[in-house]
Amino acid sequence: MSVCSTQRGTAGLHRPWSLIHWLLLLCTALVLTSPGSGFNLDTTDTLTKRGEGGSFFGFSVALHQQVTPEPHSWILVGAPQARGHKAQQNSRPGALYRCPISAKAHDCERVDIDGDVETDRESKDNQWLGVTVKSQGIGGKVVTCAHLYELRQRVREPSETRDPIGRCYVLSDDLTERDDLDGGEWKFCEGRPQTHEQFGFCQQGLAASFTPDNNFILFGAPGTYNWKGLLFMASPVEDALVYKTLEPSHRPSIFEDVAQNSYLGFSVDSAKGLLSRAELTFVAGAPRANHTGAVVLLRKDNVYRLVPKLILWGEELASSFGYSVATADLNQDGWTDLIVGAPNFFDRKAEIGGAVYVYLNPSGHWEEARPIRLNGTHDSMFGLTVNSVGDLDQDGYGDIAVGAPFDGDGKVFIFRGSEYGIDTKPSQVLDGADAGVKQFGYSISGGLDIDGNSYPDMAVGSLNDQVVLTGETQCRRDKEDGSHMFYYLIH
Ligand SMILES: *[C@@H]1O[C@H](CO)[C@@H](O)[C@H](O)[C@H]1NC(C)=O
Ligand SMILES: *[C@@H]1O[C@H](CO)[C@@H](O)[C@H](O)[C@H]1NC(C)=O
Ligand SMILES: [Ca+2]
Ligand SMILES: [Ca+2]
Repeated sequence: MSVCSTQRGTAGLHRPWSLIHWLLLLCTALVLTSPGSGFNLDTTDTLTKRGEGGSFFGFSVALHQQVTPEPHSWILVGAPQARGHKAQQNSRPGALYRCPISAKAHDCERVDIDGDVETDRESKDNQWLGVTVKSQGIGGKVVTCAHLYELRQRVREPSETRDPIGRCYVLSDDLTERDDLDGGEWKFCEGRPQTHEQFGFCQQGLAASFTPDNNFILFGAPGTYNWKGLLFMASPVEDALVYKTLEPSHRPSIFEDVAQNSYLGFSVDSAKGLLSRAELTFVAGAPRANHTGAVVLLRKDNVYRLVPKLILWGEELASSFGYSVATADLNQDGWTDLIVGAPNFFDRKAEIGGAVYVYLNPSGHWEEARPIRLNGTHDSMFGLTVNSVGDLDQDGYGDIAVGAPFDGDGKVFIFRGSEYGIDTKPSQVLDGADAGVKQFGYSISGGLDIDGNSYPDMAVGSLNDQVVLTGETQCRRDKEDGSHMFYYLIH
C-alpha cells in the first residue's frame, strides 16, 4: 500500500486524505459485575463532532483536564493541515482544537496560539502544528508541536535557505500561555549549525511526551544529523539545562548506536521500572535503524546527556519496528513492560500485515527478554499506534489499545494485561465500520478519567479516505461529513 510510507516525516505525512474523523470513547457505567470478565466498551451510544474538511482533524488526540480558573474536561485534537487565520489566512499552518465533552457536533474551538508569522525569518505554511498533542493530565501542562516549522535565511534571495527545525508550544492547563516557560519558544535547533548533517532538519516534535514524574518533556527530533535523530529533554517549569542524546561519534561506543537514517525519536515514551525499579528510563523508536527498526532505552546522566543503555532490534526488514512505543505494567509485577509497534511488518504467506511486540520485562534482565508478537491482518497497519490506556476493566492489570487503521474501515484492538502478561486474544475490537468512518484508530489517547466516574476514558482518532484529496471543491462539499465522536459505555 503506497500511502503507508514508513516515513511519518516530510513526504510520508502528506497523505491524500481530505477528511479526518475522530471518535471519543468514554467509559461511563456505574455498575460493574464479576471483575475480569464481560467488561466492554459500548459502541451503541454515539456522538458526532465535526472539524474542518481537509484539516486532518484527529491526526492526534489527547484527553485533558483543566483545573483553573474552573474545572473543565477537554479532548484536545490536532488538525495539522488546518487553514490559518489572521495573518496566515492563505496558508495551512495547522491548529490545535479543544472540544468539550458534550453531545454537540460543532463546538470544538481553535486554541489561540501561534497567530503571527514573521515572513522574513520563518515559514509556517505546512508546518503541521498539531502533529502531536500530549497532556500531563489533571491540571497539568499541554504540549503540541509543528515538526515542519521552518527558519528562513536570506529571504527572497537566490541563496535563500529554509530549515525545517520544528518547534513546540507548552501551555498551562487552561490552554493559555500563563507561566514563564509557556509559549512557542521550544525550539532547540534554533541557533545551531543548520545543514542537514547538523540541526537544519531536526523536525523537533514529531513525537513528544511528558515524563510520568511530570518533571520533564521529552522531544523527538528524528531529522537531526542526517536522519540519525536526536532526543531533547527539558523541564516545563524550570529554566534548567537541556538534556540531549549523544553527538555522532567516529569512535566506536560501548553501546551499539543507531546510524544515519535511523529516525531516532520518531516515537518517545518514558517510565520507571524498565531498566531498574526506581530510575526513569527513556524509550525512543528508531523505525529505520539498520533497515529493521530499533527501540533504544536510555538513561540520563549527571552531565545532561541521555545515554543509550539497550537497543532492541526489529526482526524483519522494513517492518518499521519502533514506529510507535508504549509502556505499561501488564502483569503487575512492578516491572514496566514495553509495547512496540511495527506497522509495516509483512508476511505474505501467513497473511500478516503489521505487528506489535510485547516485551514482558524480565526484572530488568533484558538480555532474557523474548517478545510476544501480536499479528495484524494483511495491509492493516496494525501497530501504527500503541497506547497504554490504563486499567480499562479494573482488574488490576494494565491494558493496551492497538490501532490498525487499514483493517477494513479501521479497528482498535483492546488487549488485557494479566497475571501471565498479556491475553493475546483481544478482549474487544472497535470497528470503524460500526461508526461509519474510515481509517479508524489512527490516534488513541487513554488512561485518564475525564468524566470523573473513576473509569479511564479513551479517545480514538480516525482518518477518512472515502474522498481522496483531489481539490478544494471536493473538500468543501464533504465538509459537512466532518468528524464523528462516539461514546462507549462499559457494560
Ligand atoms: C544489521 O543488519 C545486518 C543484516 O541485515 C546484520 O548482519 C547486523 O548484525 C545488523 N546490525 C546490528 C547492529 O544489529
Ligand atoms: C503471530 O504469528 C506468528 C507466526 O507468523 C506466530 O508464531 C505467533 O504465535 C502469532 N501470534 C499470536 C499472538 O498468535
Ligand atoms: Ca510487568
Ligand atoms: Ca485490565
